[in-house]
Amino acid sequence: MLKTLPKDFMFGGATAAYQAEGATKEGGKGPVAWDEFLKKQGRFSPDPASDFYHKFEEDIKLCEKFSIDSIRVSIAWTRIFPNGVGEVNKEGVEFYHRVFAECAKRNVTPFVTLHHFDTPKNLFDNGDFLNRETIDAFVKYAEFCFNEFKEVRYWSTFNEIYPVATNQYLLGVFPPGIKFDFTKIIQCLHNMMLAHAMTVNLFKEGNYPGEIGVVHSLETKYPASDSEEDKRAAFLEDALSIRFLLDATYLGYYSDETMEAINYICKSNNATYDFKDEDFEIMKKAANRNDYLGINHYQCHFIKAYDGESMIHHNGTGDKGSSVYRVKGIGERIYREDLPRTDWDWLIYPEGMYDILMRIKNDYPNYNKIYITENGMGYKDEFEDGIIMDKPRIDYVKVYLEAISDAIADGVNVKGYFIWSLMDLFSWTNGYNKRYGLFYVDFETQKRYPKESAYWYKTVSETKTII
Ligand code: BGP
Repeated sequence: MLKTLPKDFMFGGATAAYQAEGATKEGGKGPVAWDEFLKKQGRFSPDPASDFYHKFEEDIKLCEKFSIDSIRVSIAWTRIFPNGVGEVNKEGVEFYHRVFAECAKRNVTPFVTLHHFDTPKNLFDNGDFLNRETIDAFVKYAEFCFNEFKEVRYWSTFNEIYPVATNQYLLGVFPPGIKFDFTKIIQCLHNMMLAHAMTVNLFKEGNYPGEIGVVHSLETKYPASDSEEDKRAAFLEDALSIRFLLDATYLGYYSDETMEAINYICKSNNATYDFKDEDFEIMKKAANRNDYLGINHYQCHFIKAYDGESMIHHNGTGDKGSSVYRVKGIGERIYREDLPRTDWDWLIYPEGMYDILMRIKNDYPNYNKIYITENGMGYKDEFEDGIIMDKPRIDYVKVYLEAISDAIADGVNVKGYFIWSLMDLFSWTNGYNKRYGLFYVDFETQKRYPKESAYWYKTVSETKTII
């Protein structure tokens, strides 16, 4: 029998400002670290990306046409405050009002993220979230948005705190390109969770209308074997990437088990951290105030014990089999040759989605409700005279939606799903050959073409039946 989803289940498409808008030097926008980082790398440019800055009306109209009832967008902080703080850029403010007005006109609900990897350059250069001044600047920016964009009902503070910390300070594939620095990783995780908590408290104490949550990347970890060593390795990787953030979000402190793992990882990597007592007072206050949790989930990892030096190769090209991930004090990610994976070595294993959902229900019962804010398949789509048959993407989304349907049947309160991505976008470390969209973008002409998956998604959204 075909699996179904609840009648009020939302079907959305996800985007992010820097990956969709282009126009990085237009409309009074201030700089972000990525501008310079990408220029130096010389691999690809963030302009014009999908030119959402000029084409948002067309994209939102496509949502309506294809029964996509919600869209995830992020506000580019530097369109509002070009320097991160201080003077407001009216043109940027107007741009987002126009985007939200178009959403209202087309009956598409916007889910708005305040920070999707794009801290203003000057704050970034002063340490990004390692510097507590950035926390204060972020909260002020959030407050401005809450007061200004009264038409928004769904707010997320951050997109993917764990990938921010690790891509910036472990893999070094995001600016500032630092590798294996666990002091920075752990402090960044903590400080961003503190900024989240401060923002949630402000939102609730200010009685703003609507809902607020955070979007976490939660990639389920499994031991590579039943050995005690592999189980320990999986536990350590889980503690850093999942438990640490969920404890911060829903307990407002880190449990003893979580801290045992963090201390072990720190010891192995000569790292230290600085958590202040008053941080936990703020975090505890926020812990029961999250209206929802956004989960980004694409893949899971099987972890084997590893006690050598750290060694990572990030597959940012789609050369299948090129990923290497071995981290001192944690473990090694292995391929399971019996499981399918994408050209970027992302394991397709929908049980990972089911398991993470059940775990949240069991371990953090105050989660309220969940939206899957990102899931989808990076694929080298083939374009033939305007026809894009992306069957592998349909197969991927189908099994993940089925896992969500199973979790709902088993009592998890999941209210919606956003495919990553609405249209093809710019990918931070992969550029333009890793496509995710329901709509193909010819980046030369900026013309949109619905893929086979867009038609399939439309039927699923309308019938709530996973065909
Ligand atoms: C998430 C990010 C997105 C998006 C997506 C796909 O981590 O929130 O911004 O990029 O992953 O990742 P990638 O583009 O690296 O394939």
